[in-house]
Amino acid sequence: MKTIIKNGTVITAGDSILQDILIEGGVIKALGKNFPEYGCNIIDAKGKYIMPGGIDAHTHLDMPFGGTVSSDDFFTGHKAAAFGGTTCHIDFALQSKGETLKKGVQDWKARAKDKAAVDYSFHIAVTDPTQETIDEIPSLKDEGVTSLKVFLAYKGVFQVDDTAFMSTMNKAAESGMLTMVHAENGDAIAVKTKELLNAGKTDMKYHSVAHSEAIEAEAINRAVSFVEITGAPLYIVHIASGNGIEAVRKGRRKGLPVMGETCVQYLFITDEALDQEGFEGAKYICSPPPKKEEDKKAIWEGLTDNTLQTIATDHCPFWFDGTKEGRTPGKELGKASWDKVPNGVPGIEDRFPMTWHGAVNSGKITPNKFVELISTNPAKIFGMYPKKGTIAVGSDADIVVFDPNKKHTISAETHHMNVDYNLYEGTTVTGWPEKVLVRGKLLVDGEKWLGEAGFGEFVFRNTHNDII
Ligand code: DUC
Ligand code: ZN
Ligand code: ZN
Repeated sequence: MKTIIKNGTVITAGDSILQDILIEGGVIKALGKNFPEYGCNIIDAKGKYIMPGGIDAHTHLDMPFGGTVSSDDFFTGHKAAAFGGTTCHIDFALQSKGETLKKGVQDWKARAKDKAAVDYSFHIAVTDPTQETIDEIPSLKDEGVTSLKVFLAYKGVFQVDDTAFMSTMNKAAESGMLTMVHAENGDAIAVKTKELLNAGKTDMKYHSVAHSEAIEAEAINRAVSFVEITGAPLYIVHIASGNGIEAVRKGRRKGLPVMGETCVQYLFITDEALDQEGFEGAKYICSPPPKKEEDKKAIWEGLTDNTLQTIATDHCPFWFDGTKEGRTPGKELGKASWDKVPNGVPGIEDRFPMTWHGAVNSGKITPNKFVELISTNPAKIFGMYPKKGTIAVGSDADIVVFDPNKKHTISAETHHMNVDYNLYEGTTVTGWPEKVLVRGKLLVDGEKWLGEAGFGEFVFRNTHNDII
């Protein structure tokens, strides 16, 4: 069956053109005008913007973490993603201690396979960096996995030392793979945590003190130096600190192959959200936590001057009240103290419309730059372009028909994420994904869900070579 999307303005990272799209066999067959319509599904997109589906390069669905498991699985998370205009994401498979990286990837593929409703891929998190693990890195390309993550935080759980960080970077670079890093200094966090708890400081706001700007910026500066030392490319995830962004900027100005991601929550939320009466602040506990107004300003600058290349979510939702029937334990695990709150926030459904609202409607970035940050750059950096991340002949027909005038008030009452709160509760955005297609199949039509578990496909990724 062929589909024609007509009369809309097609917005890519490069252009905005009033043209029609012919879709056949799940891919874009032609772009132009006056396609014969006989026997085709017609979507009339007059007055609408047609954009490539969002790609969220950083999510944690169904992830065991913080003594529980994130509350969205690969079906609920995918349904929510689609309603929010995201048609593909890259999640993190975790290596278990004593196991191979390949086993981690295969375990996560099994978690996703029958539930997936949109397309997905995996990075692998290296948590047990023995020599065998390092030697195994190049073979992951056979699994379609071309990016690895190391954590400089979560001491005693995921954290790796500088030797392992450098060995991973070197080995990955040898075979055209990309290392990603969670850059916060885990030793400093451990020392600060002990000090705070010894002083009886258990309120939610102390999470921000234990994960301070300096602790994040130190690790980012170190990471950028490691790029200089090794020459290996590096992608720094979820950057929230102004001094961290400055380090990336300086590195890029020297020509180093370092890239930076921020997340939607850091564009709108500051540490004040953690400093609220009672337990409310737990909703915003994630690592790194949102920082000060000046850091938020620095992030916006980093997006506009190309210091940062992508906006992801780090979507890792936990129930605010996980004691209710049918729920997994959630934020309430940390009622007695901030250090027991599972780290993570929801966002996979909100990223596309919130960023449009905050960035494009305010005039901070153009619609084309929006597409670049939300879809095209993640596809390029992670070896999925031009199959994903653009609207071009031969690309997958992953498409958002976006109504730039539709107003929508974000709320946990109406969102599709499997979590009982929304970071942006009550925010009315202008501009909303009206129809969402993945490989030509209409998954979302207004408020109607037409998707199904098992439709989503694993994306076997190429190695990247672009340093954006
Ligand atoms: N940070 C979070 O807040 N949650 C998941 C993992 C991470 O690094
Ligand atoms: Zn992280
Ligand atoms: Zn993460």
